[in-house]
Amino acid sequence: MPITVFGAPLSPFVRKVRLCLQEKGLDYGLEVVMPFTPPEWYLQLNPLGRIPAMKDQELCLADSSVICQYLDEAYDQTVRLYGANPTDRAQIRWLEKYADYELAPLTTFGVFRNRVLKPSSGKPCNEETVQAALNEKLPPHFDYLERQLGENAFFIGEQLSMADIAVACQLINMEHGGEVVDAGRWPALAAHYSRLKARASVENVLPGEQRMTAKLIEMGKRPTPPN
Ligand SMILES: N[C@@H](CCC(=O)N[C@@H](CS)C(=O)NCC(=O)O)C(=O)O
Repeated sequence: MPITVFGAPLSPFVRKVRLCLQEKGLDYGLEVVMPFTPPEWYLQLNPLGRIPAMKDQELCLADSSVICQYLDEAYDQTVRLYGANPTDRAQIRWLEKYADYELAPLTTFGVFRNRVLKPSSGKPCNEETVQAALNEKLPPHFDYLERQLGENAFFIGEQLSMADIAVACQLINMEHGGEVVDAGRWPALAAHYSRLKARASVENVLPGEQRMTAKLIEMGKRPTPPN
């Protein structure tokens, strides 16, 4: 039985798991579960109600990092995405955590949520929050990531890791929200993002996501019906 991922494609954390599976060449099915209003049965998989969750045979797991680390260890004959030694492994986990906990509040819950999700459900975009994220809060993070990359193609070691995937997943939500990394100011990070977007795994998920995002943006343009 193939692995099942539960969640919605526009979540960066669901995308992280899907890209991990695709880079590892593992077969999986996506069962759509929307966040914030998950069905009752989903709480059996993740009592917190957050997406993603994953089922592999009898095993149910929640949290994208926990899931990806499990996949890397359980399917160790496939390409490894958490490094080959303790130093690389620790640095990869650090950057993954950095993307999930420092970038996500700004790129996904700041830019994407305000520009795309809120208007689509009839709520106004808080452009002040978006501008503060773009102009004040994200630049120091981008400076840090630029330094971490240096001249390298990947954040850690000579090959793709979950650090690369996690950072790109956040930048994809930012781009869905209409913003990209300024290549003049952060050339290494912008080039890294372009490289990640050119991978088959990302090319496989992106068109569907772009269609969904365009639909949500259209929904957000509908006039709100009078009371
Ligand atoms: N650390 C978790 C974060 C998951 C998360 O926050 N997912 C969001 C969607 S992008 C969610 O389900 N939010 C609904 C909620 O917080 O109730 C992971 O990596 O899986």
